[in-house]
Amino acid sequence: MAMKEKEVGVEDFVLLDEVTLENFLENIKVRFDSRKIYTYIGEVCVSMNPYRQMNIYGPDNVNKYKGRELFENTPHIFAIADAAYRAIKQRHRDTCIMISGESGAGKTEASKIIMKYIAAITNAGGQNEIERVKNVLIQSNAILETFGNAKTSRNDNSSRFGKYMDIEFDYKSDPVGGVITNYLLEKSRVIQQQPGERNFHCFYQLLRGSSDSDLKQFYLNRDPSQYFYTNQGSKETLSEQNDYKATTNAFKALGFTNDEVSTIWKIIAAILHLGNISFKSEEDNIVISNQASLQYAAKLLLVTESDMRNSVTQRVIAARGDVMMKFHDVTQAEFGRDALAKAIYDRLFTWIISRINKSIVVPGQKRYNNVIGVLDIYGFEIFDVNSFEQFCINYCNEKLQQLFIELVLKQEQEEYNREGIEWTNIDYFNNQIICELVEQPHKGIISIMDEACLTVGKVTDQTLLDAMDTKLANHPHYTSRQLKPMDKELKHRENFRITHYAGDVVYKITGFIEKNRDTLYQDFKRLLYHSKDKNLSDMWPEGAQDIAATTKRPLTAGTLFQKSMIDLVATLLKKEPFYVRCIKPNDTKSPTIFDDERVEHQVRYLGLLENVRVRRAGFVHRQRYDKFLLRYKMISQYTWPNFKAGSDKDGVKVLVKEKGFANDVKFGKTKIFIRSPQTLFALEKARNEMMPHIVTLLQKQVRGWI
Ligand code: AD9
Ligand code: MG
Repeated sequence: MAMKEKEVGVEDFVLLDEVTLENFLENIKVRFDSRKIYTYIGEVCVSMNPYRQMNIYGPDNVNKYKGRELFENTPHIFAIADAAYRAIKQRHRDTCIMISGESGAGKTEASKIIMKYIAAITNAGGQNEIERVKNVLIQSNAILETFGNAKTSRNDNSSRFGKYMDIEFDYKSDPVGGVITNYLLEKSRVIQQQPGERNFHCFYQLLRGSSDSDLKQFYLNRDPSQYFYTNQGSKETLSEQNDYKATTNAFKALGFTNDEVSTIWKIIAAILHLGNISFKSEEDNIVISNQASLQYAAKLLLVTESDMRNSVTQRVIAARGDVMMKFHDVTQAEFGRDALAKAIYDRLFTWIISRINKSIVVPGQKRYNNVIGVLDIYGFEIFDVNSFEQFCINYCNEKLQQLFIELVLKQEQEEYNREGIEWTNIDYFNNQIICELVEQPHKGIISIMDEACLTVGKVTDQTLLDAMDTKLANHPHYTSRQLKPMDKELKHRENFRITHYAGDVVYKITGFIEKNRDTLYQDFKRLLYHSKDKNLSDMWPEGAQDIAATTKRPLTAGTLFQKSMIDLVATLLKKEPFYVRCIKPNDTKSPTIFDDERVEHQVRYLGLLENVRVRRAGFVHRQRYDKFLLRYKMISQYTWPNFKAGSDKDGVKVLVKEKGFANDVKFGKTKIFIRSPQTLFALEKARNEMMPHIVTLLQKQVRGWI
């Protein structure tokens, strides 16, 4: 075994003298102060954002953790990645690593560290094709972050989409492919940013990083303040010039053609121009005030200027077989323009991901044996103003917390009860009630929203809120301004509050209906389908539909999101889970400040203390008696070659007693429960030592020597 570093605090919260919130916080603080950012709770890795570069991810550390059990080295996220990898290699189990924590806590960084570790320990044979896959997996992050991340008030590089990535392994456990699934992109950011926040990184990368000649081709000026979609929020510059180069390299590594890359940047440029189109009404007509912006957008999207003009100023109405044109008023035109910008961006993002997925797969290699899924999804967030997007993001976090409770807290305790193991139940807050508040049929918020969106006639956000108030008045996790007029937090009539597992969030109902409906005039779909840019046209197949054809009402954004969450949970449930629980030490991105209150809050809502209690009272390993005996019977003279004096359970008892582990195990009805990993390790070691003798013995037997 490698020499361990000196321990600071305890490396596993399970080892605390007494499990109290105070001790927990003290331990995490001591470790943060001496730059130990990882601590375990059994096999769960608690990760503290260091807000500084840590020199702990190099090749030396890769070697140190490779193929090792968790308890052999100091805590590290590498050890979790290795455990997941060993699960597929040794036990052929699909696994997933769920990374959770609030915005800015370090989830995306953790997911990248895990991917790099897996890349570093695989492909010992140095096969070119596998090297390519590994490179694609890693480089894909640069592209995803360019188009899916943005500066928010919580995080300069905040993921504005959810990402689940399956890494696929062949029979030698080398990566041979992968599939990325993305969840709801916060597309409203394309057209609007809150003070101090920015649009998606790609806009600034294009403006600040591309060459003069490219900019000219895109009819752009370098200055983001010239464009409405990039001048509303923060003026801060991040590292756009380098990032633009990294994005360009990543496109190359993934085999994007020049044509494809050109389409992507042209679309980004066109969106900037779209944002600068404004309208005014003249007599009964609507006119575009800045023709140049419209012309540039049309040129970049390869559509005709007149088609572009028509689709932003009027729309086709098909009624009883008749097709008519109707001019927009200024508000409708502005709404249409913004909806177009958002929709083009959203489609582009989905298209980029499907394009990446195509390039990850090894040609001709369809079969894979196992997968490791890595889940990095937007963290729980509270802003000054919280809208439909925060509602979805926070609902998603509720679902993941629910999964954690199911798998770590609930099932564990249920099994102890079933097996008749003595056990005092540990209380924890089950957030199922909040999941139901959102997703219950007929009574949940998503259903109430859908009902409002389907209602014919005038429905406003306020009528939606009224409906919610009526149906949810008695729900303990819901309240609103109308229900509680004296509540100081609920300042406006448009406010409602959900008491999430991670804290109270006040939402503003304004925009919920429209964002849930997510309408885009058919005219735009036709416009884009008829683009001469083949890639762009491919993104809009539904534009081929006949003008008069009636379309089925598409599912709402809320329902689609709920469905995608249910699918995600089903996928995760099929796999052996590993957890990384990320915590941020403060809200100011400081590497030295430990904000007790903020950390305490996160420790509480992540349920970490309950996790320690269940774990501490619990067992790391359990196995059916027959299986246990089959595996270890050779290490005891009483059970080898067969135990004849009673049941399998009796045999296991005799073996455990002889080897001196009796104090570390409990005997359930059908299974043995082992408390500490050291015992398991000792059993395995003894078995490994016996194996050569057993093999020789068996050979002799076969040859009739004994
Ligand atoms: V969000 O929900 O997408 O808004 P994340 O993903 O949880 O959030 P992220 O991984 O982006 O947070 O981390 C935020 C910042 O913290 C990074 O940009 C780094 O500056 C910093 N960070 C996080 N983890 C590490 C680390 N292991 N080492 C160094 C880190 N810095
Ligand atoms: Mg992130």
